[in-house]
Amino acid sequence: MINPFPYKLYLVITEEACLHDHFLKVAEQAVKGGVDLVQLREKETSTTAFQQKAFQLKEILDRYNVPLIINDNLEVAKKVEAFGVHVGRSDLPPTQILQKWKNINCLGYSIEYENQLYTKETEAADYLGISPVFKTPTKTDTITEWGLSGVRHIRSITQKPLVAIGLMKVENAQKVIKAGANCLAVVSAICASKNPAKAAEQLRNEIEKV
Ligand code: TZP
Ligand code: MG
Repeated sequence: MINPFPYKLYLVITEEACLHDHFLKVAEQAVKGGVDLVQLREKETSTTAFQQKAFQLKEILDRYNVPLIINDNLEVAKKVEAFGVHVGRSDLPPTQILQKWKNINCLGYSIEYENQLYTKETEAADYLGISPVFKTPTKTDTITEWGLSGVRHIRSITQKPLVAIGLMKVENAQKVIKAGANCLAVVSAICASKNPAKAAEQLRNEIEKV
């Protein structure tokens, strides 16, 4: 259990989203630019390949003291001694994750529709992902586009740290933080950038202005 939640800029990285450089280089540049939490999210790879990528990524992140979160796969997360896992409605529920990984540091849970907010699964999470704040081509199988009003709404009913995801960029960063998010999570704003360090730095600067 992580308390308080100190992270402000969260890179969600997938190898194929990294358009201009190897994903490990993108991650390192992003951290240099101001990313303070990283999630490895690989949907199409085998567990073996996922695990290998996770080990490689963790080795880099450890040098910068930046924690690694693993998307969906508890087995990989435990094997690489990650900081935690992030799950959604189709994954192993947070209460079961806690049973299987007693000393987990950080458990993230995506909130995709209103009723999820009032469940024991949400209660079990260390932070909630507001998923998505804005509709994004990076993930199309989404349910609710929360918008800024959704961020305000979720903020008004929970004290949990809120991570905003979905088309987060320099232009909307301040507004989303002002609406009540603690942290912004990004894929393409950094992974698709020709200069991931600069992209991260610009986002971080916007967040810090609030
Ligand atoms: N979950 C909700 S939206 C999303 C995920 C993983 C993708 C966000 O990608 P981008 O490119 O930052 O909009
Ligand atoms: Mg998932």
